Amino acid sequence: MAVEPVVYGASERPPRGDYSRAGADYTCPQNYAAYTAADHATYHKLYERQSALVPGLACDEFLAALPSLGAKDQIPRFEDINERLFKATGWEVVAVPGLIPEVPFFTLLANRKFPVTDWIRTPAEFDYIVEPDVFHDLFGHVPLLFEPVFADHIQAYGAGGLKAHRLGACEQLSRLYWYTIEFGLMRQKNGLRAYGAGILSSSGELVHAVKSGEPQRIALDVLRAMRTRYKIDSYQQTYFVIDSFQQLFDMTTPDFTPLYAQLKHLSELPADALLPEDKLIER
Ligand code: HBI
Ligand code: FE
Repeated sequence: MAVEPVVYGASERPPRGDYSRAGADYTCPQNYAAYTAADHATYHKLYERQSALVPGLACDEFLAALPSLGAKDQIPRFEDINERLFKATGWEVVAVPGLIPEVPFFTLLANRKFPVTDWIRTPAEFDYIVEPDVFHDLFGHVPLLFEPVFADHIQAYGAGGLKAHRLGACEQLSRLYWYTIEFGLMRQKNGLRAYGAGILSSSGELVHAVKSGEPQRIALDVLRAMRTRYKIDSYQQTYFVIDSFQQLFDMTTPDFTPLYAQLKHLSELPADALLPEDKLIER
């Protein structure tokens, strides 16, 4: 069944994947034979560069789980990762042709299936790609699915997303997603560390988010994050900080329906806003 792909954010460009391969749930088999030697080389180069950068910048849980991705010198087979992942937290990685609509996306997460785009960027896009490719999803998102509390948070996020869709609150929830799962920071015993996939999979933003004096860093407040607009094609001007995955899980377990009602009476905030009640976190 041909499915209508979603266009992510404001980009008018049609997504790149071949959606005719996808089923009704938007998943497809990982097209392993389609990978060229150049694709495997791109993955290997991205993995080498990023894995050399993460010590001292990525959170401890990410560093502990990264080896579970397996292959470094070629694009891993998703079923190999799933051997280990399913035993660890009951999650599995499923291939998708690229970005998929919100309801299928949330439905997969709610069923502990993480959608991973199965194509990889071209060498020309080595340093930056707008849409998530297999490196962003595998290196950025999958290691923390081996961490039980975070894995439960992602499933709860999926279930919450289906509710937000029914309430017309997906834009607000996607801001929380953006400022935590994609670009979140955590205060750990040795200092600030990244846990957001968009930071962990980016060579430039990983150092910027954790070390730069430019951005502001604010203790995570769910309502504040849901009010705050974000940019999809530049470094973040604001990062939100948690103290642990348990704290993130506890902050996002309650029903968000009252928050969505409150948000109707609160103005949206630009990405660089700073409010008097914001708790600034120093590097
Ligand atoms: N689709 N494959 C894929 N991966 C994502 O991260 C993704 C998506 N569709 C929608 C989406 N993310 C965001 O809009 C979420 O906030 C729902
Ligand atoms: Fe992502």
